[in-house]
Amino acid sequence: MSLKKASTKAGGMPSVQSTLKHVLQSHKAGANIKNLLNVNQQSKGFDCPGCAWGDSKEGVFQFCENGAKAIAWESTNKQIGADFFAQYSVTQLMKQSDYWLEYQGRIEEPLRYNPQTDHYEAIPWQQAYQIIAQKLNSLENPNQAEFYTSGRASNEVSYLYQLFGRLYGTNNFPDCSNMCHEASGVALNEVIGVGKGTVILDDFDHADAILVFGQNPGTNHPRMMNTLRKAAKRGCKILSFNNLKEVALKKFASPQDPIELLTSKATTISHAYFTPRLGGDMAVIRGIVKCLLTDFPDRIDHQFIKQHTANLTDYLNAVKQTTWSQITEQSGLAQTEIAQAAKTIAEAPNVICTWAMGITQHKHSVDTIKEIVNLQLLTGNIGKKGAGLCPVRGHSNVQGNRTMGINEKPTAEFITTLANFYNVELPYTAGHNVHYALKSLTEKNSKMLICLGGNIAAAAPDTQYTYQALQQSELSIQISTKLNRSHLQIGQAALILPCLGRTEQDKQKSGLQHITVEDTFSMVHASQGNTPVTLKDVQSEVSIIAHIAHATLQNSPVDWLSLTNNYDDIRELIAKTIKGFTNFNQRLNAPGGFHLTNSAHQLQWQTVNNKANFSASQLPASIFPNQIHTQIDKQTLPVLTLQTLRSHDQYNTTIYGMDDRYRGIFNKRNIVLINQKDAKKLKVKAGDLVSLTSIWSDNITRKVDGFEIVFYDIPRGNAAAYYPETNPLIPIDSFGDDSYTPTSKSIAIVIEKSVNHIKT
Ligand SMILES: Nc1nc2c(c(=O)[nH]1)N[C@H]1C(S)=C(S)[C@@H](COP(=O)(O)OP(=O)(O)OC[C@H]3O[C@@H](n4cnc5c(=O)[nH]c(N)nc54)[C@H](O)[C@@H]3O)O[C@H]1N2
Ligand SMILES: Nc1nc2c(c(=O)[nH]1)N[C@H]1C(S)=C(S)[C@@H](COP(=O)(O)OP(=O)(O)OC[C@H]3O[C@@H](n4cnc5c(=O)[nH]c(N)nc54)[C@H](O)[C@@H]3O)O[C@H]1N2
Ligand SMILES: [Mo]
Repeated sequence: MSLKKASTKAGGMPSVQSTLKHVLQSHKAGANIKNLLNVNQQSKGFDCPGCAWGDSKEGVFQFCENGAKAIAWESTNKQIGADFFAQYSVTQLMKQSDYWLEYQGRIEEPLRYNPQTDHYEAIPWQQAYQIIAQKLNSLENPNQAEFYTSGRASNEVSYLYQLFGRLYGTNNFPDCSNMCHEASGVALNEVIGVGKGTVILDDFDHADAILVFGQNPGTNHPRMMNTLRKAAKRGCKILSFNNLKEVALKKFASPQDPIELLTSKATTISHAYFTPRLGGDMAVIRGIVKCLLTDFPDRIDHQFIKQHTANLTDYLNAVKQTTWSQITEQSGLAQTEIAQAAKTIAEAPNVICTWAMGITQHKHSVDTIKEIVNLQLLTGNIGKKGAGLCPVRGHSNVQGNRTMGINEKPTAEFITTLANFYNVELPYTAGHNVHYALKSLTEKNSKMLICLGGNIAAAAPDTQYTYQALQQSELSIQISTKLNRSHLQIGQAALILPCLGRTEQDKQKSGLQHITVEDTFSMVHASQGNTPVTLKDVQSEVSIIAHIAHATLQNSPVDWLSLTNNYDDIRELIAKTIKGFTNFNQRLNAPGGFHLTNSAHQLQWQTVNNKANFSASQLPASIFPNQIHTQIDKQTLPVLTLQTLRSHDQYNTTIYGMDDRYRGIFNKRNIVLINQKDAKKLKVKAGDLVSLTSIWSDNITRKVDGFEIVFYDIPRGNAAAYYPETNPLIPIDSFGDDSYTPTSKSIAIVIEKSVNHIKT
């Protein structure tokens, strides 16, 4: 039996052991240890590719398991090229697991798919560039090309990529953010006039209460744990709102603290822990506001509201109309629990709200985030030290991508600045996000897909639909470090262009280059890889994009190839065309880089009415699936709501291992967490194998089979399973209002005992 006891604390010695295991396993122990020592060290080191959390400027080396895994995974000495692909056809590779595919190692040379043999074969770079240029120039309309980006891409390559796409003639920039924090950007832009968080790392040292909504930092943002631990130790009240009892949010032992490391001591993180139903957070916050208004009227910041906000009356009416029975039913929390949270907030002069995917991947995510803003506006908790809004970004430069213009809906101002500077005409009409890119490929309106990193095949919802969409493309180009599912979804033609990773030295004509990234706190800093490159024939991402642009665009206002000689020159262009980057190169010399000013933090509201706006949305009519029961094969089955989430041993679609240590799940990923009482009703036991079928309004069967039942402390009616194995269950048309983000945290499903699967 592989189910061991779940941990009661996170971090500590097991974390160090796991870090070491990963560092040693990649067979490049020396280089990895050197890399770990350099990570996030401002001038000489590179930015950790693990997540977008910011770095303390105390110079304390913050190693974390997440970073170690990412670094070790990238710097493996296993390499694959034409020989490997001669051995395996694409059809054979499709039968392998995601773990196996990436485990084969780094891709070492450019490859082209041969449809006659079903194998990838080596191709010279120049020929690959010519194929891409010819195809792009043969399309009837530039909007037939899709330019996907994953959030690890640097500012420099993102800037070149969007400039190239727009000079070519399209705003089709689907990106991973569409499946991630899109709702945060949409909501915040609308109500406070800036689509980013308003806090900096230092604010966490001054907060009196921190509300953590729908995120699992122990696994996904381990450096945030050090921040939370520090805050908890000085008496800041941390309130966790999570559908599951996540160990790290309860107790965390810092791997950096010798006492906590070597003894059984750990810091209690959460002052109070609430487990709302999936999608119940908007109701929770509405309840908190209701309590504040009645029980703590003095905590309402009338001065702030008067000076900075609009639409209070409508909002107060909406709150009044929301009944406690609606609130308790949707949230799954008792009124007393909500009152307890309200009391803590009322007693805290400075409050920060953080959130991640548990908030952003629902149908009503935009409204939920606006409700978080409502709470912060009502209590005057924006634009002062120790208070504010903090969407915790995922990929290490996903925020920077947007700043650089990876955005399918650019503002007119953004396009006009570019068009004027380069003295060209550029498209203003909105392009495709991930949802529309997949639809457009399906309908054969789009014919070409370029992916700057990532793994769209596995990351996108409705796997079967997504595969079919990708198979419609006439040419697919994947710029990648490692083999993944997206390389295997081929229409007529496909290219793999292998690139350098962030840990590696990027040598160009003028010498060693650095790139820049922006963290979740809008801090921009440099990152320089330091491992010598041992791969046979790879290029930097900047060089790949510049060469594609050079081959494609005639009479371009940009001398693409010369920009690859010295990335300072790219930064000069960014400085002249992107707001906030004046003297970009010079400002990078400051320790820790520089902060992009945030208008909302400065209490300036770049909204239509120049105010911060309360939003008077109603709670969703229901957060429950449309039906409570459904009929399948003449049986009546209860419908559950499923969330799809990350295990401890994965980075998005990259599976490092089969364990989920903090949740006590070992050596397996095809599992489903449910409440024991629901299991009884479903007549299943722990360890039984089941199928999960989603309920949606079309007649398509979306089903995964052979998933093992695991009992868990989870609200009744809710279930959880890992992404990407359960992506086949998310209907392509089940997405967030205004955000188009797949509803990865609320999928209506039924669970039945497996018929054909036997336990291995
Ligand atoms: N090691 C590692 N680090 C990562 C990543 C990774 O895959 N691995 N991915 C990176 C990326 S791109 C991102 S976006 C972030 C993701 O970071 P997270 O958002 O922490 O990722 P998830 O695993 O999706 O976890 C969602 C959390 O929200 C809770 N939750 C789900 N639904 C609800 C809800 O309706 N209400 C509440 N209150 N809670 C809910 C879940 O129980 C879970 O704890 O991490 C980044 N860092
Ligand atoms: N069901 C469900 N689906 C989800 C989510 C969920 O919670 N549930 N989360 C969503 C979220 S938050 C996100 S951000 C997306 C992630 O979507 P993506 O960003 O598209 O996916 P990743 O798995 O991060 O991409 C991994 C691949 O990136 C490539 N890669 C790694 N490093 C580099 C590099 O330095 N350069 C280049 N060019 N390539 C590199 C490797 O080839 C690797 O296979 O998935 C989304 N999908
Ligand atoms: Mo993400």
